[in-house]
Amino acid sequence: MALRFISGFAAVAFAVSGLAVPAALAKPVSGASAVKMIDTDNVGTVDLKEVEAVASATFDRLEKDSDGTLDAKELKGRLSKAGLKQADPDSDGTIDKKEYLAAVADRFKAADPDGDGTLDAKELNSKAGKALLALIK
Ligand SMILES: [Ca+2]
Ligand SMILES: [Ca+2]
Ligand SMILES: [Ca+2]
Repeated sequence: MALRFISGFAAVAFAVSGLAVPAALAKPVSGASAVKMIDTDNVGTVDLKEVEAVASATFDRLEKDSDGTLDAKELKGRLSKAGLKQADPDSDGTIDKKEYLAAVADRFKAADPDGDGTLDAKELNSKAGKALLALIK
């Protein structure tokens, strides 16, 4: 009886921890795993070209209605209201690919305080690095 109770309790505990897994996955990627994902030439850092390749794929994936631009709905929170305004110099309320890549390049620059043109895991873990990752994920 006691054993059955304990195994029942374990099953509940497992189910609860199982529920916690998706939340953990939803957390922003760490700098190190982001480097692994983006760093196609495997040098341990990411350069703007690699980031732009990922960003370009993200843009195409998000651009559901094929009108050539991302609106707030398609961006799904990747840009805040203020961020969208900043990334939208022609103020048409949407982000075309050129505007999107310019915003990505801006964030890349902000995340690269040592200005060596590459981002390492530590730089990607910074606030600016995370802002970049949030935009291209
Ligand atoms: Ca669109
Ligand atoms: Ca625009
Ligand atoms: Ca750097």
